[in-house]
Amino acid sequence: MRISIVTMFPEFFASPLGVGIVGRAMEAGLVEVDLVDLRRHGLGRHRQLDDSPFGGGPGMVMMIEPLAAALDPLQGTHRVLLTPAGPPVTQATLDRWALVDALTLVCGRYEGVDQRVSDHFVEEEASLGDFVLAGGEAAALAVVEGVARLVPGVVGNPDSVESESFRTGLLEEPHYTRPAEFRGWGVPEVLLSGDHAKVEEWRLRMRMARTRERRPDLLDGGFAQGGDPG
Ligand code: JCQ
Repeated sequence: MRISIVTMFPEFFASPLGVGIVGRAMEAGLVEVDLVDLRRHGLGRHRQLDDSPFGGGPGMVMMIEPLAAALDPLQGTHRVLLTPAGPPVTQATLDRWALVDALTLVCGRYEGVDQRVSDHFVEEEASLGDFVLAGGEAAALAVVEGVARLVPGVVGNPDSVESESFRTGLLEEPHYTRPAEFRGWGVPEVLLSGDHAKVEEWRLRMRMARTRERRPDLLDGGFAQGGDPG
């Protein structure tokens, strides 16, 4: 899979792409990341990328020309603009993106991006959550990692991808490992009992209790809960 990232800050990605699961996936040739430096397409002697908004108001807007120049050669890839104004990314969204041969992530900055970029140069917008970052770079990195681990061969044991929280529709139960007691803090007795059926029953009860308490929206089961309209 090839992932192109359109960004004003290609240096942002150097060290995170070199380590962990993503680093290994890239070394193995399973994932290729291509950093597209927006500045190369900036206008004029100052390589300008942004301008003040029509209609007035604070802040700056990313101009269409540099983004069009960066995105024209990426036609035919699945292009995503990362913005807090987009529909939420869920595990289902990452499942869908992991199936494409070529994914493009566009990192927005400033107050926003000229609407015509969204209208004519990307297939969809997407948000990582209801918060505002300085730019889409950290969001793009999160998407690269979330998608890379779904590419066949990247994660050693595919069962770990199958069993994880957002596929069962429940949050994960608490986990424990040695020592069985630390500073007087023990672990739930059932986990030491050797009774596998009881352990599984306990895990399911904990997943349901946690989900009810922390993420009741996941249990409502209605539209937009873990869904992905794309
Ligand atoms: C992404 N959740 C938050 C900030 C404008 C395209 O316009 C903008 C992009 C950003 C950066 O992305 C985020 C974000 N998912 O803040 C403002």
